[in-house]
Amino acid sequence: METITLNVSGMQCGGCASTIKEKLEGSEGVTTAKADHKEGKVKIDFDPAKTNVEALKKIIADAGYKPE
Ligand SMILES: [Cu+2]
Repeated sequence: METITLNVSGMQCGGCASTIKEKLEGSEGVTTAKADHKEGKVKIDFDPAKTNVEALKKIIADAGYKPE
């Protein structure tokens, strides 16, 4: 299991954070995701055998936010 913290811009409220959390946790290989719209950070626990950082960033981007 690996953990990364991504800087994500575009989250305006707790609803945005919830959207990102749900999309990530609904994807293959993600155990837990915590999004904080005030800090603009998303912390993700994932299985590197099943997913990778690029795939996680794409999920966030597809949800309408900007991972850095
Ligand atoms: Cu929002």
